[in-house]
Amino acid sequence: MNEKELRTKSKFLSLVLRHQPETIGVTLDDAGWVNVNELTTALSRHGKGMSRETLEEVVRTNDKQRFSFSDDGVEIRANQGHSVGIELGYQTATPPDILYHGTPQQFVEAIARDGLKKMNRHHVHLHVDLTIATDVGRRRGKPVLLQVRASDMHQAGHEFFVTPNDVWLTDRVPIEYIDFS
Ligand code: HQG
Repeated sequence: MNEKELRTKSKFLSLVLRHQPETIGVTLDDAGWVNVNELTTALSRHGKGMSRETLEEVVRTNDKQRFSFSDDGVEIRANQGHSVGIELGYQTATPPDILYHGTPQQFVEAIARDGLKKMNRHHVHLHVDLTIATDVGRRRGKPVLLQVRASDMHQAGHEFFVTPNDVWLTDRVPIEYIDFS
C-alpha cells in the first residue's frame, strides 16, 4: 500500500480510536481497547474496509507509532491523544530534566498567563526531542519551542506518564516550570 493510502487510513483510525468510535458504531473499553475483529467488521460496514493485514501495516508504518495491539493481538488501541473518556493505565514515570513543548506563536501569550493546559486532550503532550516538539508547534503556525523543567515538576509532586511511543503526558504545566526561548 502506498504512503498516501496508509496516511488516510491512519487518520481515520485516529478518529475512531481517539475521538469518535461511534462514527462506525464501535465502543472502546475503559482503557481504550477495541476488539480487532469487531473493528474490521465495523470498518467494512461503513465503507472503510481494512483487512487484519492492512491494519497491521498501518500500525507498523505509522510515523508516530500512534497505535498498539494488545500482547495477544486480539485488541487494538491508540497510544495517546484521546478526547473520549478513557483511562490509559500507563505507569507513572520519572521524566528527564527537560521536556519540550512546541506551540504556535499565537498561543504563547495565553500560555505565559495560564501555563500549559490539556485543552481538548486528556493530557499535555511533551517530547524529549526538540525537533519533534518544534514540528508539533509548526502544525498550526510559526513554532515556538518551550522548555519544561520536568524534573523539578516531578519533585514538586506532579505526575508524569510515558507512552510506548515516547510521548510524555502530564495534567498541566504551571508557568513557573516553563522557559520561553
Ligand atoms: C496549546 C499530535 C492557549 C498547545 C502532536 C497546543 C502531539 C494552549 C494546543 C500531539 C494553552 C493544543 C499533541 C493555553 C496549551 N492557552 N493554548 N493555556 N496550553 N495550549 O493538538 O501538544 O498527530 O491538543 O500548545 O504530534 O499541539 O495527534 O496538543 O498548541 O504529539 O498523534 O493548545 O498531537 O500528535 O493542541 O499536540 P493539541 P499538541 P498526533
